Order: sequence, then C-alpha cells, then structure tokens
Amino acid sequence: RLWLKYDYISHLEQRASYSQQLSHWHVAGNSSTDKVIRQELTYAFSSMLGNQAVDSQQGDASLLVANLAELPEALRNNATDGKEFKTDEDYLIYGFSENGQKKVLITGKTDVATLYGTYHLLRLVQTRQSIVSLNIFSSPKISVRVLNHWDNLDRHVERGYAGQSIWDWHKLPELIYQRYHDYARANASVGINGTVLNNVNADPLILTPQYLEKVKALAEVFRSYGMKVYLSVKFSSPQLIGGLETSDPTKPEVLAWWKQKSKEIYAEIPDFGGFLVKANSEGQPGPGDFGRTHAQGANMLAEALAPHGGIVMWRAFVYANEKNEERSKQAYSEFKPLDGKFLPNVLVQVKNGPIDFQPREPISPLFGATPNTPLMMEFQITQEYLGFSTHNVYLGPMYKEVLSTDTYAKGKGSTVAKVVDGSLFQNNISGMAGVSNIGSDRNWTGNVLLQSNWYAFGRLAWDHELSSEEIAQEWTQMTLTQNTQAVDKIVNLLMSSRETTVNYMTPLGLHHIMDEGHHYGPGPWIKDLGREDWTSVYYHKADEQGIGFDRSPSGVNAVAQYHEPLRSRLADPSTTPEEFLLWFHHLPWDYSIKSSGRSLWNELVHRYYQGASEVEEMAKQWSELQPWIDPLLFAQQTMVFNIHQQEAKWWRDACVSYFQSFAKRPLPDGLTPPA
Ligand code: GCW
Repeated sequence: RLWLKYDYISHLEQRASYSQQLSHWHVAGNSSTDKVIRQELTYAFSSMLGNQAVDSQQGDASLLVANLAELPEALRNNATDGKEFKTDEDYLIYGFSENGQKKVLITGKTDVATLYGTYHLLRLVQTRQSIVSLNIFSSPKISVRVLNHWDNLDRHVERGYAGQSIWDWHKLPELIYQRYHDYARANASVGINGTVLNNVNADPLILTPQYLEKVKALAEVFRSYGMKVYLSVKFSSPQLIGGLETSDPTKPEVLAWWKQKSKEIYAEIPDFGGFLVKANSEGQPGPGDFGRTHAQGANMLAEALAPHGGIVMWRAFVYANEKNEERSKQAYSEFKPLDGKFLPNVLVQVKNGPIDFQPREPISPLFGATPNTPLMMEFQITQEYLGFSTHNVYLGPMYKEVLSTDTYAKGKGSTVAKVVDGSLFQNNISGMAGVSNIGSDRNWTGNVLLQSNWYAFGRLAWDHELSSEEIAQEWTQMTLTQNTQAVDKIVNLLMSSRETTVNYMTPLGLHHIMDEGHHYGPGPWIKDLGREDWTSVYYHKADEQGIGFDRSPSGVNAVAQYHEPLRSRLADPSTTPEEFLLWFHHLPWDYSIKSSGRSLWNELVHRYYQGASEVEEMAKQWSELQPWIDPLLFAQQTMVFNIHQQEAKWWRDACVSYFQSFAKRPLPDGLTPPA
C-alpha cells in the first residue's frame, strides 16, 4: 500500500475533529478522474476515520472537490482572488465559511489538478496536520515529471532489484492488474505525470502494432491519474521493423516512416507523451552511424511528433573509449556545440553527474552550459551503484545536493534546479526523470525503506524547494509509524544514510570502483577489460605515490568545462570541497586533509571505518523501533540491515586492504587490519 495506507486516526478528539470537517464530501464532476477521486476519498476516509465519511450533495458538503468551471461564480471569485493558475496542474485548497459552517474547497483548472489537491489534503490528514483555514496554492516547478523504466519486454529489468517488470506484456491488453492502478495512484499522489514504459536499450518491437495495443491499454489506465505514457525507441527502428534500408535522419523516407508511426500511435493514444532515446551510446544505434549529429537525430523525431504535441527526450549519456577523450568530458564536448540547434519540443536528458550515477559525483558540467537548450535532469532511483536493494540509502539528500549546486552560469545563484526548471534561461519546457526502482516484489522496491526514494523523487520533481528532511518525515509517517519519537529516529537514520554509504564505498571523491559489470560490491582492483573506461584502476589511479584522478589543468582539465569561480576552485586541491578531492586530483598519501589534519591515507581509512560503523549504528537504531513498526515489516527490514552491515564491512575491508597495498602504511588510530 506504499505511503497510501491511511492509518486509522486512533486519537479520539483528533478523529472527531477531522470527521467534522470531512464527513460530508462531494466531488462535483463525473469524469474518470473524478471517479478516481471519489474512490480515493472513500477508501482513505473509511480507513482513517472509520467509515464515517459520505459522499453527499454539493450544498451540504464540508469538503468540495470541483474544477474551476464547476464552481458557482461567487465562490470561484473569492477562492481564486489574487491567484494565477499558470498550468493545468495547479491546485488550490481553500478553507472558507458558509452559513456558519467551515468548508474546504479543492479546485484547479482540470480534474487532474483537483486529484493532486486531493492527495495533498489527504497527506495533511495522514501526517495529522491541521486542515483549518487552509489557503494552499501549488504549482509544479517542472512540467515533465517522469519515471524511466529500464524494463525489457521479457520482463527483465535492467539494473532492477525488486523482481520482474510490473508490466505483464504477455497478458496485456486484456488483463489489467489492480497493480497498474495502484502504481498510477502512487505516482499521482506525488505528482509524477508520466512514465516511460520500456528500457532505453530499446527493443524495436515496442513500436509494432502488437505491442502498441498493449501500450494503449496501460495508457488508458494511467490517463485518469494524469499520467502520460512515453516510449523508449531504437533509432534504427525504420530498418529493424520498417523494412527500410537506412535510418539516416536526413533521408525523406526515414522521416516519413517516423511520421507515419507517430500518426499510428496518436490515433490510438491521443495523449501519448513522446519518445525517449539513447543513441550512439554503449552500442546503441544513432544518427552518428550515418555521420549525422544528435541534433539532426532528435529533430527528425521531434518533427514527427510535433503535430501531435509529443516531445523528444534525447539522452546526453554518451561516451566511447575510442574517442580518446576522458569520459567525464565527453557529453559536454558533444552537446555544448549543439546548443540552440534542437527543435522546441526536444529536451536533452542529462544524468546528474558526468560519469554514471555514482554514490557521489560533482554535477555534470552540461548544467548551465546550454542557454538555448532545455536540459532535463536524469536521476537514478534504482540503486545500481549503491548496493542494490540490500543497502538502506535514502536518496533525498543526494537529489537535493545536486539540485542546489550552483553552476554560476549567470552568476551566483544559478543553481542546477533553476537550469532544470527552466527559470534560469526561460525555457518553455522542463523535465525531470527518475530511473525507477519498481518491480513486482510485494513491497514494490525490494526493500520497504527504498520506497522513500520513489516518493522523494516525485515530491522534488513537483517542488525542488522542499527539504529532503520534510519529505523523509512525511513518508515515514505515512508509511511506517505515527509515533513521533519513532518518526524522529527513522528520519535521522534516513537523513544520514547516504553520507554513510559514500563513506564506506567511495569517500573523498573516489568513484566507479564497484565490481565489474553488475556493479555490486567492491572491485577497486578491476583492470584489463580491454576498455579502460570500465575498469576501476582507471578511475582511482592509486599508486605508491598517492591516489585520485587528476582532472585539474595539470591533468585532463575537466574543470575547464565548469563556469568560474567553480572552475578555479576545483582546479586547486586546497579549494576543492573535500568530498570531491580525489575526483579532481591525484594527491600524495601524506597530503594533509584540512578539516581533520589527518594525512590522506589516514583520512581515507578513517572514513571507510566510520561508514561501516555508522551502518552498525543505523541497524541498532532500527532494532529499537520494534514497538512501533508492523512486526512483519520490522523482521524483514532487520534482515536487510544484517546484510547491509556485513556488506559495509566487506566494502571497508576490501578497499582498505587494496589501497594499503599501494600506500604501504599502517592503519591509523590503533585500527587492526582486516583479516
Ligand atoms: O549506468 C549505465 C548502466 C546501464 C545503462 C546505462 C544507461 C540502460 O550500467 O545498464 O543502460 O547506464 O544509462 O544507458
């Protein structure tokens, strides 16, 4: 039931007070979205209030859900006074009095807006907040808020750790699981308004009529919840399923094929969102195969989709060993010169960091580098490089760290968030994507605590100004317990979990030292793979002198891709934030760490030990929560913590021993070397 489990309000007076306000509600319209709202209110109130709430006549209702057009003029004027509804998704929750009775109105331009408002009101009740005299107006800061499923058509999920894909292609279109509705409810409740159903390493079959009718069936479920469906497409589809001899974007027959395909899709799915494309990356086909640029490729698809209102999300995750350029620099080198060359319905989708979803990366230098091209953020929710689903890592703080980083593109205050929401360069579209951690496991995400990452992604995509702490708090209260002491403990545990993970995996800016291919567990010794950019030794460069990747001007000069003053700051180890030290510099083992006065070697060891002991502490904190947590959930999560503790030590011991073979120094502070 995720965070929509609607705990019974056991406090008598509190329940009575909510009941008084909510026990007569009315949903004005009769659209499929209105039906969803009715169902949600019935379910939520019967669960939280104990069957005391009823759908009543508009005049009697103390809670009214209606779009603006459905409101009596006087009420509409009073409620909306001074508010500008900029998008179809903006909602207003407005408390007022009528004939001495206190009332609440939820409204917006569309029924979907009122659905969002409904979930907001329910969240207030779920977190036991006051609903008296409300005047909440909310507008999403980002327009395209989507999950990216790396789900293959055979139901294997690439980098998925929560079971098989939830899409049962074999039984679609006939069989519609309740799970599809629950998925859409969960997404709508946090404002996620789209989903890319299939893997970016796309199977061309997704565009065949056989699959499109299945896609249509899902789109029909999701529509009522305000969610659009998008598809990942393979650039060579015209050849692979269209019988053409080329997929060259400059050839008229290729454009004609995509136009026809788009027409076919929109005839069945009129609100289809558009295409996501991974091109000329990790072996995927792309315009480069025909000597064309990413802009030419993206624009061809954009032209095909434009008449129907669709968009193209074109990924900037491109790198190739053959290019002879350091990997972190390649996306910028390729896309910066294309700035301004994309059609208006193209978003370039950029991973948060320049390499690949590491526990910590500096921001991608592309953010802020393309004033004339809207960039979409791509976060990873699934924990490819973060211990899969047996490490308890709350990613809210990581998302926030990235979003609040200053690019200095237009001087101080030019944060990544402002690039992504389009406000810095006045873009007309904006987007944020999260690579989903959802699968068919009973608990959706392979580990209950990791549901918080799906939740946090959605909340931040709607409003990146929320703090990761308040998001953790809401989620905990709605999902795990109402006990305030327990909530505080869990929130503390969640909030420190990401830093802890960085400490026992990749402290001080280390990166990509996971084991080969699957990326599970430590593998700093990985080398000789035939391509350097996938080996660990390439990234940490440990030797007898020291450790770290010199990306400063004395090395590959990746810092040149950032704006001043970031560039100069990162060029010098003494002004580089410690968390990125070894990302940008190769430093001697005796280099003195400013914050602690320790030598680099001692600091590195210290952090590995600190991380592992913090996981022990987390597990201990968890064990004290037993009285307040559902017994089955508690037991399951305890087992996860056991694995987590063992694996944090595994990471610590493997990395410390391995790096010690270069540093040739004893462990500091009386620590004993791992067995
Ligand atoms: O992180 C890497 C993953 C690949 C993934 C690729 C990408 C979908 O290891 O599994 O492919 O990134 O983002 O395209």
